[in-house]
Amino acid sequence: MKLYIEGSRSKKNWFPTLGGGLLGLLLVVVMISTAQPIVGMEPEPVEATFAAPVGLAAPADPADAAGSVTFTILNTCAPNFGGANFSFSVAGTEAASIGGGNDCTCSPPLRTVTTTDPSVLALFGDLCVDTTTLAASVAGRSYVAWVRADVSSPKNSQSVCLMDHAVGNCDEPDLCAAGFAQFTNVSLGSGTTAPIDSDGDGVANCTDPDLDGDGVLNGADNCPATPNAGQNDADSNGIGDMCEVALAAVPWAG
Ligand SMILES: [Ca+2]
Ligand SMILES: [Ca+2]
Ligand SMILES: [Ca+2]
Ligand SMILES: [Ca+2]
Repeated sequence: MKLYIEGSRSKKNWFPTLGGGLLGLLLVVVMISTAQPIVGMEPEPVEATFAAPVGLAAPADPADAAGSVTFTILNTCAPNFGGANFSFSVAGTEAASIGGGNDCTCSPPLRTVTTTDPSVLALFGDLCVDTTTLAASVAGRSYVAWVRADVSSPKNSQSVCLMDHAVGNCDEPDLCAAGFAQFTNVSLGSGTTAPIDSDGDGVANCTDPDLDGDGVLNGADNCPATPNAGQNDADSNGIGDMCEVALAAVPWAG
């Protein structure tokens, strides 16, 4: 609309006479009347219908970008109640869905759905610093024990427990042992990704110069992920005793 008006002003300069002015005015009227149908689609309201930009910057380190997100649900007896469909969202955006199963057993298979849709993955931003809310809901009815989301990236894979009926950790594979309840057409729960901070000092692992908070910086620490301020290394092989103990505990390591 504004563009037409400005255009008409420039047109007026081309008609210095009264006749030219009237012709210019007629031209304006014609252009405005021509523009009328478009006025109904004014740019402002059209733009307002689009979702606001997420506002997340691309990860500083590509290894902190989400490569996939997998939703896992432990449920059963869905079709027996008329069918059920589980929907999962990332930052309020529909990301994936999966149907329920008719197992009616304590040991149904874990049902999973994975998405690598770039537009969904972008919603996670930089897993090193950003937080993103994920949610799950069920349409229909089913018994559900828990729902989990696993966000994968080379450096910052995160597991988010969206709902666990028995206040567990969304990892008990036996439905009866996990505890369950009946859910119908309802939000199951939500959770938020959070930068991993192993030592809880408020500095995410990806930028923490001392991952285990033992006072010895990562590059010099003979056990970078295990607090061992003393740096004891009995056999002087460069691996701290604390880490040697961990290795010895691995069966195939002897
Ligand atoms: Ca830390
Ligand atoms: Ca350290
Ligand atoms: Ca250490
Ligand atoms: Ca050693």
